[in-house]
Amino acid sequence: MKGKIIDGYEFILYDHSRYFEEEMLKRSLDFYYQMDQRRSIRNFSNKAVGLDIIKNLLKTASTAPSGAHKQPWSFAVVSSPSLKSEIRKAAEKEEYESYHGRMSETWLEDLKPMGTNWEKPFLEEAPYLIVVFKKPYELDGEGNKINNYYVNESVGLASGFLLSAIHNAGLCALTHTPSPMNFLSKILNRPENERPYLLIPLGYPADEVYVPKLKRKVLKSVANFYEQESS
Ligand code: IYR
Repeated sequence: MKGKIIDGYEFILYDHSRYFEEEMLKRSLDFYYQMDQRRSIRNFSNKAVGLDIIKNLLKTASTAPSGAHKQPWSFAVVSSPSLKSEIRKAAEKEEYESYHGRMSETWLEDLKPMGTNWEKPFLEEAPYLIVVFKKPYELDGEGNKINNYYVNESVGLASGFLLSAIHNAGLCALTHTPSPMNFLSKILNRPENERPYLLIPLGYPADEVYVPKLKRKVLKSVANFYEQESS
């Protein structure tokens, strides 16, 4: 690996994969088609998934860019039936309250096409729950706080990488955010510098799964192009 010292720090030569324009066009389109197939799934099969696959998914998530390369995330991988059931109970308790008064009428109306409710059987059915934690700071050996940067952005990126990796592997997931979700810190016994960020059940989809018929926004309503004026 070719490297050099810059301002006293080690740098390595970046190894870039180059493609011809035509191939880039094909690769970008193929990847779009692949990602466009991804859907949030709420009905899982109880078919087991190998832990080695999960480990690879987490390694991929952990390649995400992060503020000052602090990687301010941690992942709890839960396959224990008793913990999953404890998590389901606690999540449903919160969700029941949310669906019966904490969420606004407009919010509930917006959710109707998704077919969600306070009941969360997928928290027990999915072979794995991955809880993504964000770490606003690190703790050194003496309990001093060491700051992290752009924590929400970094953990959001890692979660996006994770969801893409799950889909790429041929598995399904749900981006679930029971609210509030501090019960996860307690049940999983996480240290005080870890805050639950997302709860991601994953596995194979159940035999026949129906998902809401959604339309994605067309490019022109999500992107604006600022090009050089023609002279
Ligand atoms: N957390 C609740 C409600 C919910 C909210 C949104 I915004 C969604 O896109 C889906 C669900 C639940 O999980 O049911």
